[in-house]
Amino acid sequence: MDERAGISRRRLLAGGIVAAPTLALLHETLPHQGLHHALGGEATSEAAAATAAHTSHGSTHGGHAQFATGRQVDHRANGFHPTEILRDFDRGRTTRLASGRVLREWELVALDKEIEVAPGVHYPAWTYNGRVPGPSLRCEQGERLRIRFVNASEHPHTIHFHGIHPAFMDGMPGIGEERGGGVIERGQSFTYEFEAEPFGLHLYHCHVSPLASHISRGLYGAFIVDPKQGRPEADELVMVMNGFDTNFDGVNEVYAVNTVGFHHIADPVRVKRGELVRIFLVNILEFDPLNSFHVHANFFHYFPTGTSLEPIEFTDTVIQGQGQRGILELRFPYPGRYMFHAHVSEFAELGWTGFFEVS
Ligand SMILES: [Cu+2]
Repeated sequence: MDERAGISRRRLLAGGIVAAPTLALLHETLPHQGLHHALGGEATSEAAAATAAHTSHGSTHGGHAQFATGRQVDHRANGFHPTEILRDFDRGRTTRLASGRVLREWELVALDKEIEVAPGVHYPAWTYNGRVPGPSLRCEQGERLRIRFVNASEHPHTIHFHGIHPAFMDGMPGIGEERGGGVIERGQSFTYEFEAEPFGLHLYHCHVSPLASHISRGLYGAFIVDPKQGRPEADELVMVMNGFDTNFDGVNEVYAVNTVGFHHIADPVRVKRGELVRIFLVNILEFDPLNSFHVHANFFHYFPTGTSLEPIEFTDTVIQGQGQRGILELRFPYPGRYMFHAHVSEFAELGWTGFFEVS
């Protein structure tokens, strides 16, 4: 058994390298009662107490709490920061076509890159533009979109966009090769071009087989098409629910929103009391059929796929299958710290847990 295989999901759940420091951190940031409630079980609570016994309390420097191991994710080495990804929308570069219509252009480069997905847990990712998730591409309904894709990875890839477009622009192996599309081999490039339709929250990802491997390596991102009339002013956040199979056994060891497990425990998502918050929620998790989002002590309106301006549900929990996405809108009426997490408890304990800090 190699060392990587030793980083197993079971060991992590039992309080291994990822869970233990985080549980200790939770113990620092929450009253014990809150911790118990948050983690919901005697076993985890005891594990946390045991770990916390070996931890010095109050060790917060520059707004970043220290993990028990003394480690935290090196965001600079990763080249991206999950907190910045929340509000980082890539609107590309726009020009006017002769018809007067907007042409919006981006360049996406596939790059192989090792990233740290939880403190001390490294993963050989495949990325668009060096980050996971890739850039959150944002445009307006009816625009002409042009995306130049350069494959600088060691493997063949594509970009498959969700939305409405001609077959040869679909980023599908075997379709459009005669026009330079289909699979884009290493060192090659291709330009996807289509209309921004329909408005809503979509996604893009690689579509080369084995599909689960190409997607789970990190080749995905949010693709937002705004309606012509816009949406009400809001504090907008992108949350891409993902996971990492760090020992390649077909089971995820780390779960997160925007890649880094447990990140928003130490660095809560800061929002303002009473202000409209809009969350673009995408589930790109592989190997698990369902994921979910639950927020404590607050309710949100839910717009599935964001393709209607009328919500269908007022709830505190939503379930998404693989590739599903939706828009959440809520206002926090009270200040304080509110947990959000996958209501699949096992995912929550393996990283998919965070806090909103309402001020
Ligand atoms: Cu690929």
